[in-house]
Amino acid sequence: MLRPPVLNWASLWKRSVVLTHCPSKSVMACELHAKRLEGVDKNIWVEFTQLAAEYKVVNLGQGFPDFSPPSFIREAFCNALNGGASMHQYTRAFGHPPLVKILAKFFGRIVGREIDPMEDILVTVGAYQALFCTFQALINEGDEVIIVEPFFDCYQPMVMMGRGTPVYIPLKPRKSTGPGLSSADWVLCSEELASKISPRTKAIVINTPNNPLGKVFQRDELQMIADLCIKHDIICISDEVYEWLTYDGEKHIKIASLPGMWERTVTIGSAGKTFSATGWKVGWAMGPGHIMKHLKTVHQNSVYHTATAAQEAVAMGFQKEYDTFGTEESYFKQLPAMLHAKRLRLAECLRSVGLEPIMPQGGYFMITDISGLKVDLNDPSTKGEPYDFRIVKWLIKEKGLATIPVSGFYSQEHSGDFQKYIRFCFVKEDSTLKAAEDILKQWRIKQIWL
Ligand code: IK2
Repeated sequence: MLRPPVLNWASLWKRSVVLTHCPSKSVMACELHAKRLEGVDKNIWVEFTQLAAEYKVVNLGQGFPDFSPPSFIREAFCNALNGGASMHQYTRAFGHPPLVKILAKFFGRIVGREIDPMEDILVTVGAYQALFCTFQALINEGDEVIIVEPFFDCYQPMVMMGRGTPVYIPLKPRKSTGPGLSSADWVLCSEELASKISPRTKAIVINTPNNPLGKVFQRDELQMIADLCIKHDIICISDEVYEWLTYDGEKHIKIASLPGMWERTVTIGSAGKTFSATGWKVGWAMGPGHIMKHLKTVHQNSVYHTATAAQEAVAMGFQKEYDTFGTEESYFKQLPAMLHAKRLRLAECLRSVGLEPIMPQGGYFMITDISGLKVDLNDPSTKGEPYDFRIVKWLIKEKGLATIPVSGFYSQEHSGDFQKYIRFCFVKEDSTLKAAEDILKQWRIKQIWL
């Protein structure tokens, strides 16, 4: 039986707020949630992380390394923890001073301009919170935000919570079958992008290198987007959390470094992805002060700042990378070299069992077409779900292997076209990749592919 809430001050206040808006005058009869939460309650990471933990699987699902961060950054964290009382207390709200200073120096060299550490940078609780601050700060009710698909799933609910309208444009494969498929084959149609722009368009969101596809946007593609942003006075939100992870000679280019773009771009970064320490949750947003001041307003009224010692350690890490930039000692060189080998290994394994991966130019992930799999999907608990969701759940429950369904990175209007792909994360120990190979090969031996 439902009991009325205990009438302490908090519940009395909540009750009075609810009853003001509720003609039936009953808390129980009313929805307590804010309207902005409608349609954003599902989260692919919550769902699949829980499932993977429940079934104790070989985990090529969520994008985190299962190996330790490099020793220099771990030592930096230990030194920070032992570095005196101030490391355990609050620091500057918008970023620990040593961190914003080195980020400004480091990225100033890359974008080829002076970056003001106090005005142009906001340190956040992971890139996730940088994205949240960006959308909350810039999107008004009725604003349209163009999102390039496939997209990191949180962009959509974050735009919706800002009462904005997401407008989607999918990258389309130039060819969809045959050997040698690459993320470079997935392209944005400039005419289609231009057609999505309306007087209400406030921003375009891009992610390069892209999660889940691994596409690294080329200079001409970025220039095309930049030209439209400038022509129509639109902000660009560029999620670059995998910026150091490019393969086969591909180069990551910051759209903010193109002429006329610094003034209108918010660039998002992640120390978690940069130093293989995703649990530290240190990220940042970077851009011109006149935009950043609004993100800071959201930040100061929500989390205020992220952990001081973690920021100090990331500052030390960036100082070391600044000093070794471009040399073999740089982790930003070592990490992609290590991941390149893992990426080839996973691609080889998928091919050996008859799957055709789309070779990523960058990032943590590889997607593959699974329409050739012959699986008897008779799990009633997944009935009615998209095909890739059902396959991934079946793989977890029946084969002990976790991956991620790709249609979760698409809007409802386009997800139907992309249910034939699943995503593998290859940023894993070789032993984990070997365990995944064993599962796939064993399955192949039993000849259950079509
Ligand atoms: N932006 C992108 C493109 C990301 O991929 C992530 C982290 N994603 O990891 C989950 C997965 O895809 O398996 C973020 C932002 C968030 O980064 P952070 O961990 O710094 O908050």
